[in-house]
Amino acid sequence: MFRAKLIAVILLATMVLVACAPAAPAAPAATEAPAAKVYTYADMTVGFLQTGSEGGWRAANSQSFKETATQLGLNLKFYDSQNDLARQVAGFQQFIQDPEVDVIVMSPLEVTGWEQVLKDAQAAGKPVILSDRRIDGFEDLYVTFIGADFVEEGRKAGTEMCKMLEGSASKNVWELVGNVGAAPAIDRGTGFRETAEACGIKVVKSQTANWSVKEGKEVTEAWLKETKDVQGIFGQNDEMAFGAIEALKEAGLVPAVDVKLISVDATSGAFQAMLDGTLNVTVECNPLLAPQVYEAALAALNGESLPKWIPSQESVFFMDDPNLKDVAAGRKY
Ligand code: GYE
Repeated sequence: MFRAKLIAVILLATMVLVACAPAAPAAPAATEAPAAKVYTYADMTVGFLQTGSEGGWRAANSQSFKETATQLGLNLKFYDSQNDLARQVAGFQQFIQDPEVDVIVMSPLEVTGWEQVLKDAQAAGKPVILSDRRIDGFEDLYVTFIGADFVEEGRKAGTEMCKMLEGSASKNVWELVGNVGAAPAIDRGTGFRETAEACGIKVVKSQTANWSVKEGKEVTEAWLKETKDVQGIFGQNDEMAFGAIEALKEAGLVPAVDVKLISVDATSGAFQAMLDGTLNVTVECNPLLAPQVYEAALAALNGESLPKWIPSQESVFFMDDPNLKDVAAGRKY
């Protein structure tokens, strides 16, 4: 009996002690990672490495970046590389070091030379977006490329040149090329040959004219001194084609009649040349890329994943389009 009472007392005492014992300090709550900052345009700074200012397309492209930044209220640091690769790489390094810059956007002058700065940007936690022009490789070191299918632009130009030279006894074509090493210069040439050579066109002369009217004229003049046996000229951009038009006129040839002319970009100058009857076709390359680029920059900053390539939409325009005047009037660049 005594034993049972003793056990009961011990049990009771234990229960009292347990009830009264201060609660064990709650295990410290797992330190919740502070919620990731959600960026808005207002608190985003973009460092943009532009190629330079080599013509109508580039002017429209730069304006698109500056105007859209103002409209969205984001901070834009605009760097003019003056068409100098070393200067563009230096600007890239500057933006990596710049604590204000959140995202780096680049229109690469050439397809190679970017490995080290891309790795440095990644190490610095700064997303990189390619605008307008692609580079070779290193896809894991940039978020996305927003721009045209330059090979397809070249194919379109080749297809149209085939149509215009159909039935022509000889199909000798001269090509005015963009700056050496640039993606549009390489790819437009590839695409053009793919479709043009399929109809028997021979690209008998091809040389860089650095996207400029002046060099487009000089190169064409030099070729015309050698021979006038040319049936078509492919200007990889509008400006170089404008130079060729001047050279043909001064050589007594009728542009768009004696020699068919195709350019790429479809800037307002190209529409004027078509309305003047001196340019047959222009293949569009859309320079108004800023809205898509800034949208991608913000998404990247907020950790969203994006497709590696976001192609821009483009058309082809013709001198003999009956509605050309209205089409030209409706153009933004
Ligand atoms: O065609 C040319 C400019 O990168 C697509 O660069 C751009 C090209 C454009 O100089 O006019």
